[in-house]
Amino acid sequence: MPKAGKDIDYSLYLVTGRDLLPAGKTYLQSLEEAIQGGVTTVQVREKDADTGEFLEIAQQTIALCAKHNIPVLINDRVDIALAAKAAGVHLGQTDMPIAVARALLPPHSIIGISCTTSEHARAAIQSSADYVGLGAVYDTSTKDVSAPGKVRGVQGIREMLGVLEGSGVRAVAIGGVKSTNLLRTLHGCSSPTGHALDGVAVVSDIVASLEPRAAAERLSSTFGAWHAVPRAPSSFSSASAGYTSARVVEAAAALLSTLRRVKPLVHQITNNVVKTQSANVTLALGGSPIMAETPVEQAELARAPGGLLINFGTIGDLAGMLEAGHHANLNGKPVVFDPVGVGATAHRRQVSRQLLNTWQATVIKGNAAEIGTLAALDEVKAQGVDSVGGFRDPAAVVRLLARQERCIVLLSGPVDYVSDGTTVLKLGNGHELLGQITGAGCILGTAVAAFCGASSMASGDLGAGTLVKGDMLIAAAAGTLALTIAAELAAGRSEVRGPGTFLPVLIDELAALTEEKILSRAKIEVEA
Ligand code: 3NM
Ligand code: MG
Repeated sequence: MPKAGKDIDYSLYLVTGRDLLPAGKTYLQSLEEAIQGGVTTVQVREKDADTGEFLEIAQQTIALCAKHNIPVLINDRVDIALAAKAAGVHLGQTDMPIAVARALLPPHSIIGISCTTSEHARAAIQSSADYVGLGAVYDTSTKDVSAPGKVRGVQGIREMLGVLEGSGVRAVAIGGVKSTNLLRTLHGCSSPTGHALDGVAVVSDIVASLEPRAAAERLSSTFGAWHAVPRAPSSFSSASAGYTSARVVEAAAALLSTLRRVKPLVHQITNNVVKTQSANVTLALGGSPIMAETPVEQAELARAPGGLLINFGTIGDLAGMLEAGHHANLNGKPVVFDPVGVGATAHRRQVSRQLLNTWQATVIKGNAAEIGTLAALDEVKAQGVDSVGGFRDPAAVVRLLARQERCIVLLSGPVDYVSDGTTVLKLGNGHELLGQITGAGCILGTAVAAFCGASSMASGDLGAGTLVKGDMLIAAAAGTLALTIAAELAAGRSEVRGPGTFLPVLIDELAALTEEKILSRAKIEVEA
């Protein structure tokens, strides 16, 4: 018998969809193969069947699932659940109230409910739901999610999951979840403290497949691998190692030599103002630049090891940005996101949300205005693309956004702050001439992408369940130190008489940078 109550395994929750079966697959064949592939719970969802047909399907499903000890839940229909002796029901917001269903169903029945908002999640706790279905994560053609606000993105799921934390109510995410976005979905949906989904609910990625067993295996093994990796509020760093300023500087300096040895491909989708200088900075550091924006070439490019920079200073190629980040995630490549001027227009805010809901950024880099906008802080009002002032407590802000977006955050300014959500590094190098050339922030993003790419390439094979390999806190710090120390050295050269002569000499100094220069000049403080 399936286990009762909250003990069921939600990890790979199959929702049926007979209308999606490919030609040549029967419902029960497909279901059995999916179970063999690792499905742990089944929900029978029949939106068009008459009662008699629904009951028959439910009974056949339960008979098959009982052989494999898999619990079966019924969508919407408490009467069908009762008649077929299902393990429970899955209700929508406009279906029978949970308390009424609970009174009708046998004790220990499982009751789940679909939630689209944090209010729904709070109500689900109040009404003692056993679990919730949080969705839609992504757009999907399996169900009509076209109403505004229906697609919540990983950011919306994360918000609801935060509400559920500590309640004991279990959670699965639904809507467009596939093996190709599962790792990114699990990572991105986790709450700022690392509270994670209990599972994912899937229709088409399994049901529409000619090989449902293989499809379920892909999902199941990815879920298992992700869960096996220790999770903490800190992401993409080795926080457990314990950072000291000496260790960070040594590791950052060593990464410069690594970069020159492994020569990462630094793929950049960046704005028109800075393309040439970004490519030159990449070369000077020892990387190999490519500025490819067309959507169709992203899958192929993402297979070459290195790093990806997405800088949306001029958003002319959104489709390419979406594709590039998605494929970088699939291939374990670090993604550096530079949301240039994100506070300046509603369009930029909407696009940054869309990008961050599509792929997982490894590092988000911005000035005070940009970071403030992403962290939804009123403290800094964005005005155009120039940074305006700073924060009262910059360390708290970078830590907050790093936890929120579950990545490394780099806040550039007179002092640069880098955080993984736990540790904050304060980097004090730089020169005011950097503020007098255009695109200094953009080439900082380039430098960080180069070091992130180098770090991931030098860190061996990507483990299953891991989005990115390497210590990206160190890589972000290394990119920052390289650029700011080269700027100090360039500014001190006699031929530099202003911003015009500064830029080419800065590129010279990046090319001439050594581990020793980083070790001797780095100004860094660590706040654990
Ligand atoms: N409920 P697929 S989305 C049944 O948002 C269902 O509540 C959703 O199908 C919700 O895995 C959805 O093929 C369809 O995208 C999920
Ligand atoms: Mg319903």
